[in-house]
Amino acid sequence: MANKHFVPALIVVDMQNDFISGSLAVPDASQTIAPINFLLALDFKLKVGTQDWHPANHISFASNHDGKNVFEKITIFPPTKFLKEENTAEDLGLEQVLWPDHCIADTEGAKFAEDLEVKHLQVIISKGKDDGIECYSAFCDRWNLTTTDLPRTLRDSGVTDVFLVGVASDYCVKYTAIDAVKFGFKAWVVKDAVRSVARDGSEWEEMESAGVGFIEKSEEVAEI
Ligand code: VGL
Ligand code: ZN
Repeated sequence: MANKHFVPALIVVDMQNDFISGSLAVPDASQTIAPINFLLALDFKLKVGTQDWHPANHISFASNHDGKNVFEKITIFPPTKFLKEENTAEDLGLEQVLWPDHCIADTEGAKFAEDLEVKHLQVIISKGKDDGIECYSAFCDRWNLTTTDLPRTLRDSGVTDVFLVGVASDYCVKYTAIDAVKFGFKAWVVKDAVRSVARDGSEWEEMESAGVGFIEKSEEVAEI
Protein backbone atom coordinates (compact mmCIF):
# COMPACT_ATOMS: atom_id res chain seq x y z
CA MET A 1 0.00 0.00 0.00
CA ALA A 2 1.25 3.47 -0.78
CA ASN A 3 2.64 5.28 2.19
CA LYS A 4 0.15 8.02 2.92
CA HIS A 5 1.96 11.22 3.72
CA PHE A 6 -0.14 13.10 6.22
CA VAL A 7 1.17 15.77 8.59
CA PRO A 8 -1.70 17.69 10.18
CA ALA A 9 -1.73 21.17 11.75
CA LEU A 10 -4.56 22.81 13.67
CA ILE A 11 -5.17 26.51 12.99
CA VAL A 12 -7.39 28.29 15.53
CA VAL A 13 -8.53 31.50 13.85
CA ASP A 14 -9.11 34.74 15.77
CA MET A 15 -10.72 33.37 18.95
CA GLN A 16 -10.42 36.81 20.58
CA ASN A 17 -12.74 38.57 23.03
CA ASP A 18 -13.97 41.17 20.53
CA PHE A 19 -15.17 38.41 18.19
CA ILE A 20 -16.69 36.29 20.97
CA SER A 21 -18.48 38.83 23.15
CA GLY A 22 -17.05 42.27 22.28
CA SER A 23 -17.38 44.97 19.65
CA LEU A 24 -17.62 42.61 16.67
CA ALA A 25 -19.24 39.62 18.37
CA VAL A 26 -19.91 36.76 15.94
CA PRO A 27 -23.29 35.14 16.76
CA ASP A 28 -22.86 32.04 18.95
CA ALA A 29 -19.06 32.17 18.69
CA SER A 30 -18.74 31.00 22.32
CA GLN A 31 -20.25 27.67 21.25
CA THR A 32 -17.06 26.92 19.33
CA ILE A 33 -14.88 26.97 22.45
CA ALA A 34 -15.74 23.41 23.59
CA PRO A 35 -15.12 21.76 20.19
CA ILE A 36 -11.93 23.80 19.73
CA ASN A 37 -10.65 22.76 23.17
CA PHE A 38 -11.41 19.15 22.23
CA LEU A 39 -9.28 19.54 19.09
CA LEU A 40 -6.50 21.36 20.98
CA ALA A 41 -6.10 18.28 23.19
CA LEU A 42 -5.52 15.99 20.16
CA ASP A 43 -2.19 15.26 18.48
CA PHE A 44 -1.16 17.60 15.67
CA LYS A 45 2.30 18.29 14.31
CA LEU A 46 1.62 21.96 14.98
CA LYS A 47 -1.10 23.96 16.77
CA VAL A 48 -1.31 27.56 15.59
CA GLY A 49 -3.39 30.43 16.95
CA THR A 50 -4.05 33.48 14.79
CA GLN A 51 -5.02 36.91 16.04
CA ASP A 52 -6.32 40.09 14.46
CA TRP A 53 -3.92 42.70 15.81
CA HIS A 54 -4.88 46.15 14.56
CA PRO A 55 -3.56 49.64 15.27
CA ALA A 56 -6.30 52.13 16.34
CA ASN A 57 -6.05 53.91 12.97
CA HIS A 58 -6.68 50.71 10.97
CA ILE A 59 -8.12 51.09 7.46
CA SER A 60 -10.97 48.62 8.17
CA PHE A 61 -12.48 50.67 11.03
CA ALA A 62 -15.49 52.83 10.10
CA SER A 63 -14.28 55.28 12.76
CA ASN A 64 -11.29 56.09 10.54
CA HIS A 65 -13.44 57.16 7.55
CA ASP A 66 -15.30 60.46 7.94
CA GLY A 67 -19.04 60.17 7.46
CA LYS A 68 -19.02 56.37 7.08
CA ASN A 69 -21.05 53.94 9.17
CA VAL A 70 -20.14 50.46 10.33
CA PHE A 71 -20.98 47.72 7.80
CA GLU A 72 -20.94 50.24 4.92
CA LYS A 73 -18.68 49.22 2.05
CA ILE A 74 -15.94 51.34 0.52
CA THR A 75 -13.14 50.75 -1.98
CA ILE A 76 -9.70 50.53 -0.42
CA PHE A 77 -6.28 50.76 -2.08
CA PRO A 78 -2.99 49.37 -0.77
CA PRO A 79 -0.34 51.65 0.73
CA THR A 80 2.21 52.48 -1.97
CA LYS A 81 5.11 51.33 0.25
CA PHE A 82 4.01 47.70 -0.30
CA LEU A 83 3.50 47.90 -4.05
CA LYS A 84 5.36 45.65 -6.42
CA GLU A 85 6.80 47.30 -9.50
CA GLU A 86 4.17 46.14 -11.95
CA ASN A 87 1.27 47.67 -10.02
CA THR A 88 -0.09 51.07 -9.15
CA ALA A 89 -2.42 51.47 -6.16
CA GLU A 90 -5.34 52.42 -8.45
CA ASP A 91 -5.14 49.01 -10.15
CA LEU A 92 -5.73 47.29 -6.84
CA GLY A 93 -9.00 48.68 -5.46
CA LEU A 94 -10.90 46.19 -3.30
CA GLU A 95 -14.35 46.34 -1.79
CA GLN A 96 -14.02 46.53 2.00
CA VAL A 97 -16.66 46.26 4.72
CA LEU A 98 -16.12 48.88 7.41
CA TRP A 99 -16.06 47.32 10.86
CA PRO A 100 -16.51 48.58 14.37
CA ASP A 101 -13.15 49.12 16.08
CA HIS A 102 -11.96 45.64 17.07
CA CYS A 103 -8.89 43.70 18.21
CA ILE A 104 -6.74 46.75 18.82
CA ALA A 105 -3.25 45.49 19.71
CA ASP A 106 -2.65 44.92 23.42
CA THR A 107 -6.24 45.63 24.49
CA GLU A 108 -8.62 43.35 26.40
CA GLY A 109 -10.66 42.86 23.22
CA ALA A 110 -7.65 41.46 21.39
CA LYS A 111 -6.92 38.80 24.02
CA PHE A 112 -7.84 35.18 23.37
CA ALA A 113 -11.14 34.03 24.88
CA GLU A 114 -10.58 33.20 28.52
CA ASP A 115 -11.87 29.61 28.35
CA LEU A 116 -9.79 28.70 25.31
CA GLU A 117 -6.97 26.23 26.15
CA VAL A 118 -4.27 28.53 24.76
CA LYS A 119 -1.51 26.60 26.53
CA HIS A 120 -1.63 24.10 23.64
CA LEU A 121 -0.84 26.78 21.04
CA GLN A 122 2.78 26.57 19.88
CA VAL A 123 2.77 29.44 17.40
CA ILE A 124 0.84 32.72 17.36
CA ILE A 125 0.37 34.54 14.04
CA SER A 126 -0.67 38.21 14.30
CA LYS A 127 -2.20 39.92 11.28
CA GLY A 128 -3.61 43.27 10.17
CA LYS A 129 -0.83 45.04 12.06
CA ASP A 130 -0.17 47.71 9.42
CA ASP A 131 -2.74 50.54 9.48
CA GLY A 132 -3.17 50.43 5.68
CA ILE A 133 -3.31 46.66 5.18
CA GLU A 134 -6.38 44.44 5.64
CA CYS A 135 -5.48 40.85 6.35
CA TYR A 136 -8.39 38.44 6.69
CA SER A 137 -6.21 35.47 5.81
CA ALA A 138 -3.55 34.28 8.22
CA PHE A 139 -1.26 33.66 5.21
CA CYS A 140 -1.21 37.03 3.47
CA ASP A 141 -3.03 40.34 3.10
CA ARG A 142 -6.00 40.89 0.80
CA TRP A 143 -3.72 42.15 -2.01
CA ASN A 144 -1.13 39.41 -1.54
CA LEU A 145 1.58 42.06 -1.11
CA THR A 146 2.75 40.89 2.33
CA THR A 147 2.83 37.45 3.91
CA THR A 148 2.87 36.42 7.55
CA ASP A 149 5.19 33.79 9.01
CA LEU A 150 2.50 31.13 8.61
CA PRO A 151 3.47 29.66 5.19
CA ARG A 152 7.10 29.25 6.23
CA THR A 153 6.18 27.90 9.69
CA LEU A 154 3.93 25.22 8.18
CA ARG A 155 6.49 24.26 5.53
CA ASP A 156 9.32 24.09 8.09
CA SER A 157 7.25 21.54 10.04
CA GLY A 158 6.47 19.51 6.93
CA VAL A 159 2.73 20.10 7.33
CA THR A 160 0.53 18.67 4.54
CA ASP A 161 -2.99 19.29 5.89
CA VAL A 162 -4.45 22.17 7.92
CA PHE A 163 -7.60 21.88 10.04
CA LEU A 164 -9.31 25.23 10.48
CA VAL A 165 -11.58 26.32 13.32
CA GLY A 166 -12.65 29.63 14.89
CA VAL A 167 -14.21 32.82 13.57
CA ALA A 168 -15.48 34.01 11.28
CA SER A 169 -16.29 31.32 8.71
CA ASP A 170 -17.34 34.00 6.20
CA TYR A 171 -14.22 36.16 6.72
CA CYS A 172 -10.96 35.12 8.33
CA VAL A 173 -11.59 31.35 8.35
CA LYS A 174 -12.74 31.43 4.71
CA TYR A 175 -9.83 33.54 3.47
CA THR A 176 -7.33 31.46 5.45
CA ALA A 177 -8.76 28.18 4.12
CA ILE A 178 -8.71 29.37 0.50
CA ASP A 179 -5.15 30.68 0.88
CA ALA A 180 -4.05 27.40 2.50
CA VAL A 181 -5.01 25.65 -0.75
CA LYS A 182 -3.27 28.35 -2.82
CA PHE A 183 -0.11 27.91 -0.72
CA GLY A 184 -0.12 24.18 -1.43
CA PHE A 185 -1.78 22.64 1.64
CA LYS A 186 -4.88 20.49 1.89
CA ALA A 187 -7.39 22.51 3.94
CA TRP A 188 -10.27 21.22 6.06
CA VAL A 189 -12.81 23.39 7.87
CA VAL A 190 -14.36 21.73 10.93
CA LYS A 191 -17.94 22.90 10.75
CA ASP A 192 -19.07 22.55 14.37
CA ALA A 193 -16.07 24.62 15.47
CA VAL A 194 -16.73 27.74 13.34
CA ARG A 195 -19.40 30.46 13.29
CA SER A 196 -20.15 33.23 10.76
CA VAL A 197 -20.91 36.94 10.89
CA ALA A 198 -23.71 36.86 8.29
CA ARG A 199 -25.20 33.43 9.01
CA ASP A 200 -26.39 33.04 5.41
CA GLY A 201 -24.19 30.05 4.55
CA SER A 202 -22.81 31.75 1.44
CA GLU A 203 -19.20 30.98 2.40
CA TRP A 204 -19.42 27.19 1.89
CA GLU A 205 -19.80 27.17 -1.89
CA GLU A 206 -16.92 29.59 -2.31
CA MET A 207 -14.64 27.45 -0.17
CA GLU A 208 -15.75 24.26 -1.88
CA SER A 209 -14.99 25.60 -5.37
CA ALA A 210 -11.56 26.67 -4.11
CA GLY A 211 -10.86 23.05 -3.14
CA VAL A 212 -11.40 23.31 0.63
CA GLY A 213 -12.73 20.18 2.34
CA PHE A 214 -15.21 20.00 5.21
CA ILE A 215 -15.59 17.92 8.33
CA GLU A 216 -18.94 18.13 10.11
CA LYS A 217 -17.93 17.36 13.68
CA SER A 218 -14.74 17.85 15.65
CA GLU A 219 -15.01 14.29 17.04
CA GLU A 220 -14.50 12.99 13.50
CA VAL A 221 -11.04 14.59 13.42
CA ALA A 222 -9.94 12.26 16.24
CA GLU A 223 -10.58 9.31 13.90
CA ILE A 224 -8.50 10.51 10.98
C1 VGL B 1 -12.53 39.25 10.99
C2 VGL B 1 -13.81 41.03 10.33
C3 VGL B 1 -12.77 41.89 10.56
C4 VGL B 1 -12.43 37.78 11.26
C5 VGL B 1 -11.47 40.11 11.22
O1 VGL B 1 -11.62 37.38 12.12
O2 VGL B 1 -13.18 37.02 10.62
N1 VGL B 1 -13.69 39.71 10.54
N2 VGL B 1 -11.61 41.43 11.00
ZN1 ZN C 1 -10.05 42.83 11.67
